[in-house]
Amino acid sequence: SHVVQALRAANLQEELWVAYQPIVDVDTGMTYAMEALARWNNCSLGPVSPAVFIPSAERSGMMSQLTPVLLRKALADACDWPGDVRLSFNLSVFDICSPASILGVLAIVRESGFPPSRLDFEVTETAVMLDFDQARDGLNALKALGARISLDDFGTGYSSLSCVRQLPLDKIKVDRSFVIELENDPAGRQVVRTIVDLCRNLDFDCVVEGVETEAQKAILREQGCRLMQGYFFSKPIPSAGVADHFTRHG
Ligand code: G
Ligand code: G
Ligand code: NA
Repeated sequence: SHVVQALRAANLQEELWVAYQPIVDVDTGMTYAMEALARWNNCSLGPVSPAVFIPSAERSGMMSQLTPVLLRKALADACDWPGDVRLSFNLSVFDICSPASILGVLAIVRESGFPPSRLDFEVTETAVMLDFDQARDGLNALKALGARISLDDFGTGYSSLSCVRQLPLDKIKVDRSFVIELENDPAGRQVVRTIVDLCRNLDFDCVVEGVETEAQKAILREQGCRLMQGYFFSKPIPSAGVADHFTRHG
């Protein structure tokens, strides 16, 4: 496709950049983490959505070129953040299932000087299930580095609880489709509460993504959620705006 062609021809170092969306601890109002979200401004196509170029890069075997560029940029930015704010970085199935890619990730983290203890790697349920054994090995290597692992888009894929329990997970991110059900549907609330209880019982942290309104935030707080992300708190912001975010929100 033309997207893949443009990716192949692109100067990725110059054209890729990273936006950051806060994950907020609603009890304190403080920023718990910033999630790195890839952005691509191509010289001929203009801005291309990550919902388009990430799948294209995955299909064409180019994640091994994108991920190192994005991870280096995100780690360099995060070195300037307050010491209690974590960096959350998305990895695709190709990143976690290839031993060479995992070694590359480990090397980039070590070279950056950013403490691995402040790093979260997000992987989707779907990615992990594509090649469970390789994914588990990759995640174990990241865990051994000292990073934490989040299971993203939870509830939308096909992972069974027995699979979830075999992975070295620290956190679950509840897909935003569950938030949409909250306001007028008692059953939707019950589903969220059940996931929150599951996380507590398995000793996972829990982030609910896609929170857009005060009402959703209040209902989620009642259901026991403490970590939230979504447009209600902040849209993804460019690196240049992050310092300003911290002066306002910690
Ligand atoms: O930023 P936006 O919400 O439009 O992102 C669209 C999708 O692209 C999301 O599902 C997100 O997980 C994915 N994505 C964004 N940045 C990255 C990245 O750096 N690496 C990978 N693998 N996926 C990303
Ligand atoms: O699946 P993942 O967490 O990687 O998806 C991140 C995507 O979700 C980004 O494209 C981001 O812009 C989008 N997003 C973040 N917060 C919200 C929200 O509150 N509402 C909606 N509709 N999309 C959101
Ligand atoms: Na994510």
